[in-house]
Amino acid sequence: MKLTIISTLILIAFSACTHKAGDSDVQKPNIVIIYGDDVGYGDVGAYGSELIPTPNIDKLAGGGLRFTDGHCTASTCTPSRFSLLTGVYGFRHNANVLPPNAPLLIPVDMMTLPKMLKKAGYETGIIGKWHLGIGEKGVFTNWNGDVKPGPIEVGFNSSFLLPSTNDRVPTVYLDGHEVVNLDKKDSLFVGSKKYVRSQKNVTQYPDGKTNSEAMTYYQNSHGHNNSVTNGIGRIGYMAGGKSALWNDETMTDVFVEKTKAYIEKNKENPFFLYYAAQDIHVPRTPHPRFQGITTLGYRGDAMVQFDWAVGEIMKALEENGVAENTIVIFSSDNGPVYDDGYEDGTTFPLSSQEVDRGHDGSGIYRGGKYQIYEGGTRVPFIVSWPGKIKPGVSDALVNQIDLMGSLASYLNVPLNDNEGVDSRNTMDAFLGKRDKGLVSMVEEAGSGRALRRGDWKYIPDLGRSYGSPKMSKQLYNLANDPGEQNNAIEDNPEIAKSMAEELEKILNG
Ligand code: NG6
Ligand code: CA
Repeated sequence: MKLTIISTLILIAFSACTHKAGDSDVQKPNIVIIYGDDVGYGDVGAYGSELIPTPNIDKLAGGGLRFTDGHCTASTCTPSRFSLLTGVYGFRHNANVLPPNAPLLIPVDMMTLPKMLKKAGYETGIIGKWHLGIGEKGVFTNWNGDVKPGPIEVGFNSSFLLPSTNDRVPTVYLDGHEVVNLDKKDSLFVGSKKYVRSQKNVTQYPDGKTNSEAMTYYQNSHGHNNSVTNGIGRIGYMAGGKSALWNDETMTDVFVEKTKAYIEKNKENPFFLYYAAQDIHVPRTPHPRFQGITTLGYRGDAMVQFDWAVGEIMKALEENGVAENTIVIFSSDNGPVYDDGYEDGTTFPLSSQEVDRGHDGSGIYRGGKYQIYEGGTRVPFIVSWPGKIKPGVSDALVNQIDLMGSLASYLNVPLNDNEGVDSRNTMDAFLGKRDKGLVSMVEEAGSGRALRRGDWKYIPDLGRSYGSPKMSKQLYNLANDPGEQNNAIEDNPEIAKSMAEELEKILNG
């Protein structure tokens, strides 16, 4: 009996010590964020997808906590990524989908998730899609020298990037500050058509508008007809850098190889890895070994490829002996979209086509990418930490924007009042210790913003948004109307009024 009391006391003392501020013994799990691109709630088996097999993500969900009401901040990429990495809503910094030659959006003096983790002693790395701009404001970035500022300047120790998106130039990888495999005799230029075309003695790529026959991989369905590289029309203009062009079909393999090397190299440190997949954003170009696996064309096949990558990352964590002490967070930057600019066999537009060949990428939720409805931001959200998080399902309302505040609090890294201003501490919800999450939060879609408060969703008057008609005020009770079909505003004017006021306060806060 006495022994048990003593050992219990020792245990309490020990666990207190492992969770204490600034203590060198503080337990620092590795943190891996696996971020999909345009992966919808219903694109994952564990979330109900029947036509896309995702055994590896399902296994992760089975061994961790699967959130049913987990969100990115916006229904497009740049603002969601901005919020994930800064803990600040995108609308506070005019974060909208960035063009190919955009300068760095995150101010270099701003607190970020990787900077915060560095303070806690973490090694920090990003592999994959960036889409938060690179270079100084007001000048064309020099892609032939040190390409910066970018992820390194905002807190990552190492970075291997798809700099913008896979449908935007430049179609080259960036390793740290350097373009990979660049031949200095064929310098790389990115910018306006005039600027790029005026460069002499460098490779000029076909213009999709006047050379549609050059688009041999896919024809464009809308946009995507500027520079054509690898038979695919892209957004934006580039010249030169021919030796540096990536191969679209091996991109996932390349990112996975880099990830394996990163984990192996950093297995002795606490590390943070932000793995930002290009899958399943357009142009969908799964490796030939994945082509034709699903009945949904390359969109479904790209999802199978992404699932394979998740399996490889999990394997690498195990093989390096760090799986037990690694928090893996799986999510996406916005909801699903089918035809997003290329003739890849998917349907268009999403606003009127919820289903593509029997598959609903947003599950029971309405809409998807670009939209203010739940399908825009309610995405797969899985948190796994073997031995620490009890496997299960959580209906807590959680948001990626809160990872920074939650992890800072868990690791006892103090944040100043002006840092991560929108990031709350919901760590207990992420760890499954609490089944309640946020009381309220904003959902963003382009210039539109809605408010979630519990099961209520309030959407103010919005201008016409991509593919959707101009909308007037709406209120939905998701508890009995998860598909946002019955506008309940007339019967609940008080709720709408108080939510409108709260939304205004946050927007102006
Ligand atoms: C849109 C593109 C779309 C995609 C999106 C950004 C056209 C017609 N559409 O402007 O294809 O690139 O921007 O996607 O060009 S995101 O996931 O990075 O936000
Ligand atoms: Ca996206």
